[in-house]
Amino acid sequence: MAVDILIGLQWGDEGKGKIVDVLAPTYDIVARFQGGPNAGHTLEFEGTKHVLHQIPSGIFHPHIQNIIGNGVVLDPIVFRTEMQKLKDRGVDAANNLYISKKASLILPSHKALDRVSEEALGTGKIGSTLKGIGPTYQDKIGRVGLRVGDILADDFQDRYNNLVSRHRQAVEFYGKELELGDQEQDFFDAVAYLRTLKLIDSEYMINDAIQSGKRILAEGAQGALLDVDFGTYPYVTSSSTVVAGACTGLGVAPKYIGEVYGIFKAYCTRVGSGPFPTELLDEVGEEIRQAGREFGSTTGRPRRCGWVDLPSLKYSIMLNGVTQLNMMKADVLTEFDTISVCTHYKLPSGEITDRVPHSMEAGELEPVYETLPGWKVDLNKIESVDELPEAFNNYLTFLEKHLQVPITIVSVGPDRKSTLKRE
Ligand code: 2SA
Ligand code: MG
Repeated sequence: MAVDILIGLQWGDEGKGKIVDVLAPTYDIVARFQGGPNAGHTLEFEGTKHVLHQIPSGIFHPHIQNIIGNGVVLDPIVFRTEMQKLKDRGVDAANNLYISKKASLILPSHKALDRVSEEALGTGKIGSTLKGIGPTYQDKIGRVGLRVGDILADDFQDRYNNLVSRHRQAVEFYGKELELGDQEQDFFDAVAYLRTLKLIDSEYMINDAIQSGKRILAEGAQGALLDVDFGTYPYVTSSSTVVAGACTGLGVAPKYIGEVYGIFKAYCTRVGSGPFPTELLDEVGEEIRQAGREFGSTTGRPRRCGWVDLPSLKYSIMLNGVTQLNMMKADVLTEFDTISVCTHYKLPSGEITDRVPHSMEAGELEPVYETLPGWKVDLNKIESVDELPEAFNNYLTFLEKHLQVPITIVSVGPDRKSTLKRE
């Protein structure tokens, strides 16, 4: 098997960037297959923190080829800034970065549309990152979007103008006017920069790599519960965040899929609107937010926090065929005397279930908890699995018993080094 996939099992921000960084040295290629600048993948090593949005997390390893796949929506302006930030830190990403000609382009007018559509929804807003994700995927599925390969065409400017005039009408539909200001110039400058990079038919690059026995890691963004089909619709992102999205987002046949790493936090967070059964609106939630520094890495928004939710984790594991679990941010729960775990939901009929119902809205289900003793030991100081406290090992065993998949990696701090392997 040649392509391993790494997926977030909750609502994003599980710590995928860190795990890609840890696993990367054993891979030849790291590829992004969906999402775009809405993602924020945080990596920490040698005392510095790096946040990546569109560039794959293998970029810090010069021997790894990084691919932005066809399923991604790419904002050239954000991309250029991201490349510059890497350069400022001594990483010349242009050498080992490849971009699919079939990736979709985010235009400034997509971002304007994202904003007016969110404003129009008022209190029912999705809580999008306002990066233009929804409108760009709408255009892709609506077969009117622009793709990276289009920037090589002589009539790119005309194609751009056509699409923007559609967007102008759409913005007017919301009773607003489309004002792009300097952004258009920025966009064309960034597009000119993009033209100088390695724009390729990435499906061939990946399949050639598979045939020659190279190892490929597909890096998911957001999480399974934000998937456009299986997430808490309509409070989802506009892409397929599950494993199947890696097949369409890269051009990989299912028979080549190998390991599926499911990343989850020792607790749970969500940013943006939508149902969150185990959300803690009290001081416990606030304590988790502060201890876990739970603020959006793209927008800075405070994340909603709560206990781990096993029915939804089981659902994500099922949809993705997860073969290994990685538990992140275990160190954040140090101060708690007891840890609660939602094992089932109680439905309005009184039925107790471990399946995710059609609606996860409050009132449609109530979490059923089991309480376990906390470990009260700073896990961040621990360097090997043999030193893990008994109460913490019991927590892991409890989760594994319910989830039926081994937890092979436990992360006890943001740094690359704070990673314990359990084989
Ligand atoms: P969008 O912008 O159309 O994809 O938003 C739709 C929903 O998807 C959620 N979403 C996310 N949730 C968690 N993390 C994400 N990435 C950033 C991060 C978010 C940030 O890593 O912290 O900085 O705020 C992400 N991207 C999209 C979003 O909140 C909406 O609920
Ligand atoms: Mg994130």
